[in-house]
Amino acid sequence: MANPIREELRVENQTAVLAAVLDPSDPVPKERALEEIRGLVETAGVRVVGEIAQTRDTKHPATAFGPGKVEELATLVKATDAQLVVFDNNLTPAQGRNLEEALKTVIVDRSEVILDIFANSARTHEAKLQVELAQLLYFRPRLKRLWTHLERIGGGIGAGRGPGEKQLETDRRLLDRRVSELKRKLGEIDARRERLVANRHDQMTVSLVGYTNAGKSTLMNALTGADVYVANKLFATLDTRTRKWDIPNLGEVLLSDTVGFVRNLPHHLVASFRSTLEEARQAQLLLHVVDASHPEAEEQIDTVYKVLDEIGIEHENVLLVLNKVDAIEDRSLVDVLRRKHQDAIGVSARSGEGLDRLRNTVAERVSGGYLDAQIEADVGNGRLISFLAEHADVQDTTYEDNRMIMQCRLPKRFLKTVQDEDATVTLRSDTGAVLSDLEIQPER
Ligand SMILES: Nc1nc2c(ncn2[C@@H]2O[C@H](COP(=O)(O)OP(=O)(O)OP(=O)(O)O)[C@@H](O)[C@H]2O)c(=O)[nH]1
Ligand SMILES: [Mg+2]
Repeated sequence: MANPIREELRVENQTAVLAAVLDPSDPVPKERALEEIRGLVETAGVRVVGEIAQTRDTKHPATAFGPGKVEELATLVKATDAQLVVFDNNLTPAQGRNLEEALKTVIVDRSEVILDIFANSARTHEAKLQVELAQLLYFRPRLKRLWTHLERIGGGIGAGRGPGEKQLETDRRLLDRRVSELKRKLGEIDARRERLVANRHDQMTVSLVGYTNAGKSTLMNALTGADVYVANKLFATLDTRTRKWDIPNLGEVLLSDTVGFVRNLPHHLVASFRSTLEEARQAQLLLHVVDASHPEAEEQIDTVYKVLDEIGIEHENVLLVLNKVDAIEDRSLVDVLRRKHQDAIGVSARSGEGLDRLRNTVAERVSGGYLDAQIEADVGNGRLISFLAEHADVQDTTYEDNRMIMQCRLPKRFLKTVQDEDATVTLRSDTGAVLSDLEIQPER
């Protein structure tokens, strides 16, 4: 289905007034509260011509702002001749509709701006399908409201009458059909991706996660020599790229870079990007990249953990990477970050500072998933020999009668498989001492 709604609602090349209902408990100072939405709106190609905010415990159920503030907003819209009002909050369909009626201008909420940026940046087939699905699900309960846009934009087609329930019905049906089709296609891609990622079980994987614009792609490039797209804009990366990363003293790991997070990501978008984040879900280690030069670095760290929770990605094994140390003006802010996150590593993906330490720390963290073991088995056990050749680092083999004794480094998760192959496994500690026999008896 061609989607006329989306085309009509493109927020590009327009002027906007920014509006926000601020939560009194929000730690971000009021003067900076609209900075992020301004960045988002400008990324979407819209020029900001005015700002207005109201601090209140809860949004007014009908119009988000209270009645007096709505009046003030109306005056501002008139004075600036803005074509849009962009709210930094998510609005209910009814709030959007009421505000449009009161202000006679197009109202866009935070979700819609983010969806629009995603739609503009989506490059891969999968990202495009995901964004389209998220947009349709977002727009469905707002169809009626959208029709009022179309009338205005179209110069009065059916003016005063509204589209009629019948037209809305047809549109909903078409929309639902497209939604099912998108879900089916994405389901297929999902299954393929899961198989692919699952097949990598013998590879060490590390994933970059973090707030948008933190420098994940720049770090990926600096570490692997890849040429992933980097830009000083929000959501430069929407899909997942995976590259080989050679770490001295460890070997090769797969490093993946993916979509960045932001506060209040639209719910439908989070759902759509579950699959894009499959690599992060399966990774042995997450590198959480933070823009340490950003005044809201701490809030951004919290947001990232919240989104990871929402998507169901465990974050037990995380290494916090404080990036952009070259750009830090206020040292005291970084000191606070460092005190709070003592294991964090300071780097500059741009200048290369701290990258050696990062490599070493990753090597330590990832190899934690390995065991040094002595494996004893029958020399005729061909299956075991080829399994170890593929999955383990066999350092030495000796023979006694018809037994072979191998010294190996083996990913922990293969211990059970090896034991099931009729082998006796003796674990060695780091110093080479043999650990207690109790731990090492193969299960029979
Ligand atoms: N000063 C400085 N700037 C950096 C550093 N790392 C990245 N940047 C800049 O920060 C901006 C964002 O970098 P990206 O690598 O695209 O960030 P990202 O985290 O991949 O962003 P998204 O893909 O949008 O989520 C770019 O302008 C980079 O040049 C750094 O260490 N120091
Ligand atoms: Mg990126």
